[in-house]
Amino acid sequence: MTDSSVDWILHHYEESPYAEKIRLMFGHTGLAWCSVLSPPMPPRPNLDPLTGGYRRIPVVQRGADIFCDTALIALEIARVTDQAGLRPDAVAAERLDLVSRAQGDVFFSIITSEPPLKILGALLAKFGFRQTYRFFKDRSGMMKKATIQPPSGKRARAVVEGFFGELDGELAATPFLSGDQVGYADFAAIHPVKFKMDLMGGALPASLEHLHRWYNAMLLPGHGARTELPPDKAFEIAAAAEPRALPPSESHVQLHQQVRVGPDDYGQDPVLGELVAVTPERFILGRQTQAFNLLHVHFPRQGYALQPA
Ligand SMILES: N[C@@H](CCC(=O)N[C@@H](CS)C(=O)NCC(=O)O)C(=O)O
Repeated sequence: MTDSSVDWILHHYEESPYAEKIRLMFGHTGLAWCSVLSPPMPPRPNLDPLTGGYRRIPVVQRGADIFCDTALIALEIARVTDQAGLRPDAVAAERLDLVSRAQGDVFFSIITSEPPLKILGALLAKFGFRQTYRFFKDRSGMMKKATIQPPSGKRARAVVEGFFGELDGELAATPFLSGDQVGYADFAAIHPVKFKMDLMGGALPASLEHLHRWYNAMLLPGHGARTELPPDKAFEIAAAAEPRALPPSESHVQLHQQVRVGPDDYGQDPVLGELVAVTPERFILGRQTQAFNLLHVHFPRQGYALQPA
């Protein structure tokens, strides 16, 4: 990479809560970034050629290196900004369960806890009729194939209310979930809370004053310096760049073989490529493409399955 103004390209859509986790991380760290907007559901012709078919959002592109999943994107931000607290493995043992629920049951329950007609109204207002219909079809198809079964109805409401109350209790004793400084646990927990506010409007319960204080502090820096980039420009940048040097690899039975890597829970669509490096935290696939030459696609190991092609 030579042009630092396009060093960080976030492929996302505005309504994506997981993308919000990264947008806020950009705001807190002061990293300037470029935004390439994707449709809220596949097909994503502006992104699929880069990832090779990973279907989830967000994705970060740095030249010809493509980073899938917010855990891995956070690792990259932590490394470049020298803020170790942003690494997923910096989360304190007593916060691991909360972080994992925030990004699992709580995230899904934000939607499934609301009456379906209310959700329909919110989506229609944002997307219009055609897009809302396609969106429902897409997401129900995705969840049919998922290996997880999120709670719904009353159970989902209890999950959300319990989570908000738990956050308030924890934040009574500390400015941030990660201590005096904001850290990975805070970004993992804020995005479902903000998702609820964005989707349904309204305010946090007034009685949860510590949650209020933290929520405002988390949102205060905003998203930082964001510049819109047309998808074609992101393609040009990938084509002009070479992937960065690979890290030393562990030995792995599939190393230098064609493999498929994809999420093991939902949106499992795998990406095909040569396994070029395996580290304790990531798989890196080399994808030789006509449009961009060689791309390196990075995946976290946790939550992702690797299979021989
Ligand atoms: N573990 C993933 C989860 C990402 C995720 O679930 N993103 C949602 C959007 S917020 C998604 O991709 N939904 C399906 C889609 O947009 O096609 C991460 O941390 O990046």
